[in-house]
Amino acid sequence: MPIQDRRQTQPEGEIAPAKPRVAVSERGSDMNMRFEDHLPSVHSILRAGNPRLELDQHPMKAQRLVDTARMLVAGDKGLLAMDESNPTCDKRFAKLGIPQTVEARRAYRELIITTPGLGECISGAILCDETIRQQKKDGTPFIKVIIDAGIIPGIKVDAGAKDMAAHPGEKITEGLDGLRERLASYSHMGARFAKWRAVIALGDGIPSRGCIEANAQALARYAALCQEGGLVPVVEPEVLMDGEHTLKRCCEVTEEALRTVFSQLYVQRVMLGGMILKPNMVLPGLNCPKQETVDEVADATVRCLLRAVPAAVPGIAFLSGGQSGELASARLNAMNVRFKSRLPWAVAFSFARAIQQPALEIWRGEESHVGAAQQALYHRAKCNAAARRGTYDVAMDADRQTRA
Ligand code: 5MM
Repeated sequence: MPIQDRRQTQPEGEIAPAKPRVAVSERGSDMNMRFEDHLPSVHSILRAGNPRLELDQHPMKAQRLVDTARMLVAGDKGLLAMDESNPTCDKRFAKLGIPQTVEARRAYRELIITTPGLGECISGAILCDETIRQQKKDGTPFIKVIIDAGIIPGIKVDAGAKDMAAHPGEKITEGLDGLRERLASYSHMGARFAKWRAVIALGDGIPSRGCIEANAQALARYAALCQEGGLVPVVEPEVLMDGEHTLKRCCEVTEEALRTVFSQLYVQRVMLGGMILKPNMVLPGLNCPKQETVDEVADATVRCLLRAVPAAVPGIAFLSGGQSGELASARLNAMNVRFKSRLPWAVAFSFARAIQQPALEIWRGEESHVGAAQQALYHRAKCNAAARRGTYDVAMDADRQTRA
């Protein structure tokens, strides 16, 4: 049967579309209709959100997406986010007196990807547009160095969070225009997954429904384009830590944001088995007087995710959001110690600052500090791999500080 014809029939293994018992014109007035007559037919629901309608036509592509997504969260590895935009990277360099130049950013990224043993703990590295095009000092393309280290290259494809019209204090992430073409060119360069971050701020009267819905829809449209182009989408709705809000409030907003994102992913026919979710942990605001314990944060985070994240998602890779490296590891560890055997998805990491910060502070732009900085980076990556196994202990950090 030609592929197009299959779309009009029942996809294999699905329930048959309900046939209306009487034609609409024969139903008479609404008064005589049964309740179920008002519901959309099973077939129209499948057409609305079932990614199999699209991906059935490309089983190899679908399988590759699933395989890549699973590889990104396999074993005890996680993602390294090294996709800071130039302004963010420059801001972090400026604080440490590092020159804010293309060459300094290149040298720093070379330091990261040539860290000995990095591939033992890191499954995927998220790059930004500048970095994916760069080479080592000896001319070897970064992409080759990353692949040779056993790490899957990924790319940040959003164009940043911009002020949202009519929504003071809120942001909408841009970057959908021309995305299909950009994804094709990154895929050609060797990227196998992509990342898009939406930002949800908490405060007086925010977040608004408008902000949550607009960002969720953009994330879903990005994710659908990624899968069409053969890249695994990393879907990152970040509820920020800034503010005085309580852990309970963060939990409510995170749940609402995630439910909205998954509803939009369904509508946009994103195959959940071929994506990774990159959420925030459920935390009290940085200025909240009550700061819950590591175990309380782990419990609140897992409870929230269980309510909002479908089991078909292969993995959750947390962002660190400004937590210290030690706290991020401890909280990730507690989630795996307390819940790992009972969770439908892998619970991993996709940290930037919580892996990079100590290394950056040691490096400070000095060639002679590269070795020490790489050891610090490797150490944090190892701590997070341990946290995935549930074997991280603060002593790992204390021992290292004593030795340093
Ligand atoms: C939330 O930021 C992401 C995770 O980093 P942390 O673990 O430090 O929170 C990170 O991937 C972020 O999206 C990138 O660094 C890009 O940020 P900008 O704002 O520079 O595009």
